Amino acid sequence: MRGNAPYNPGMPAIRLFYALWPDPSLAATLSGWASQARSHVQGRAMRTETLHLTMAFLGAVDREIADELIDATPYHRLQPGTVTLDRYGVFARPGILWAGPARTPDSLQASHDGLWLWLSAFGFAPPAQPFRPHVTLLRNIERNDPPADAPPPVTWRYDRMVLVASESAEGGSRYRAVAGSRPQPG
Ligand code: 2AM
Repeated sequence: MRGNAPYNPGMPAIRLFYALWPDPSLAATLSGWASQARSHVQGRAMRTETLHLTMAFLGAVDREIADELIDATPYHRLQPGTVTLDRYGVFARPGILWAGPARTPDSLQASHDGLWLWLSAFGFAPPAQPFRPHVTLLRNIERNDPPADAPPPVTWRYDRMVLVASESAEGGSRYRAVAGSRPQPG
């Protein structure tokens, strides 16, 4: 199984992940969540246009496989659904503060599992850890207790997923959408 794909010196690898991308209005709301939390835990806010919810992190993928994924992704059908972000949380070790659902909706879990099943045809194995849907808002936080009170819950209606290339850039990562899935018809 490929998991995180092996390094192949003949073919430059590309760092890829699948994510739900909020529309600008939801991204602006989440940016407000970041500002509110920052007064409590400090840290560095993610730029509004980079906010997302990762569905599958693939790591460094050989260019040949990346091209296969880019070609195939428009044929992957995502079942549209909703997820309500209603709480802050912290991943202490990487020092991240995030927004997420108190409980993972079954439909989102099923889409995550379905995506990994689809990815298995390309040789990828799902991660051992359970799916923890979250939108990273702040990095390098200075306190590990998230604010107890989150802003009013926000319901995210999603119907597509993007395949994103993550490239190192000055001041962090730069994200580039390289393909998008189609919504599953009604
Ligand atoms: P994070 O925001 O919790 O760090 C691009 O880096 C995206 O992939 C981010 O959403 C990041 O999650 C996620 N990511 C990075 N490394 C990962 C890993 N080893 N496992 C799962 N997701 C990862």
